[in-house]
Amino acid sequence: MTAYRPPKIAAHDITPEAIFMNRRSFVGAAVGGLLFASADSARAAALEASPSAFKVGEALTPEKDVTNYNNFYEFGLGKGDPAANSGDFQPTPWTVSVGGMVAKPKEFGLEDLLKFPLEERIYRMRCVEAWSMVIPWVGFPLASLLDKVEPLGSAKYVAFETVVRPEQMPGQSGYFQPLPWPYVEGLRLDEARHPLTILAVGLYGKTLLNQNGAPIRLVVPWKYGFKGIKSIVKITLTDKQPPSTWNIAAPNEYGFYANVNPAVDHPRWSQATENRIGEGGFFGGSRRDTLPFNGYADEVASLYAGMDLAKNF
Ligand SMILES: Nc1nc2c(c(=O)[nH]1)N[C@H]1C(S)=C(S)[C@@H](COP(=O)(O)O)O[C@H]1N2
Ligand SMILES: [Mo]
Repeated sequence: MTAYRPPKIAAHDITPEAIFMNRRSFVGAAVGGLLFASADSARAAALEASPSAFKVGEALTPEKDVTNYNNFYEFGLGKGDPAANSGDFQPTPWTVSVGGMVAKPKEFGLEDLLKFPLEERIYRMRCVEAWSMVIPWVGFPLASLLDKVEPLGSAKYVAFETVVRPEQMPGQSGYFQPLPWPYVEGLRLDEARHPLTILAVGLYGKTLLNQNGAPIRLVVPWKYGFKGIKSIVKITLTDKQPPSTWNIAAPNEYGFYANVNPAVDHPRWSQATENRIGEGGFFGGSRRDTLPFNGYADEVASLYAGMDLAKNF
């Protein structure tokens, strides 16, 4: 991955969480032809009542950073490229086919997916490049979707695929192709079923913008950001460990598990600390210690009991 390039953001650009929580209205307005059912009060009450791991008590990263400082190589390698180059991408209509080792394979239209009760989740996001954000997602547990297709007892993993559309994704059509397409990712079935794992359809109370993985992307907050595959069209239950794009590209640098771990450095940089985007400071961010499992150890460490985390990185 490319070297870290800090954005220029002043401290006054930070949106305090309190302001966001007060002014947020889950717009029922069409954005890119998409609709959220607008049930603000119900969603706010659910967040209030939800476990603390679902609502990190740290300042939110300003919306303009979350939507303008991105990794989405299908639209280019620079952090500003996805926002600049994704205007022609059509996130509707959309279908996600879910199959493989399941009793009831099904094609879900986006309309079907938006019928899952949507929840807000305020999660830390830690990129393997050593920058981080705090993002208020809107989505639903991946487990809810898996329940609908009834995974067979033989299924052990879940594989994901991003759409391939060179005509709408400039990063897929140039002479230089940085990655093999489609972008693919995978989780163990127990990781996929974990309550923290969600499919996101929005952030900051709004429909997901193209640069963030419209219309639907994965969010696994205790893993490095590259596991959060965007613009998903296919989900397959399998008994074999699925391929992962960055693991294929550089297996010594990016593991299948990719659990955030300050004790295991990337071969080319330290993972002990991270730059929180949008917090001002000399480099446009503030340096803080990276937490094991990105701060979600209480929730997920037991998934890896007995595993050598340095080997299974
Ligand atoms: N299809 C696809 N998904 C992807 C990527 C990508 O290049 N292509 N980049 C990943 C990386 S490295 C990160 S850090 C996150 C960034 O998500 P964000 O831009 O919404 O913050 O998306 C991940 N999902
Ligand atoms: Mo990343």
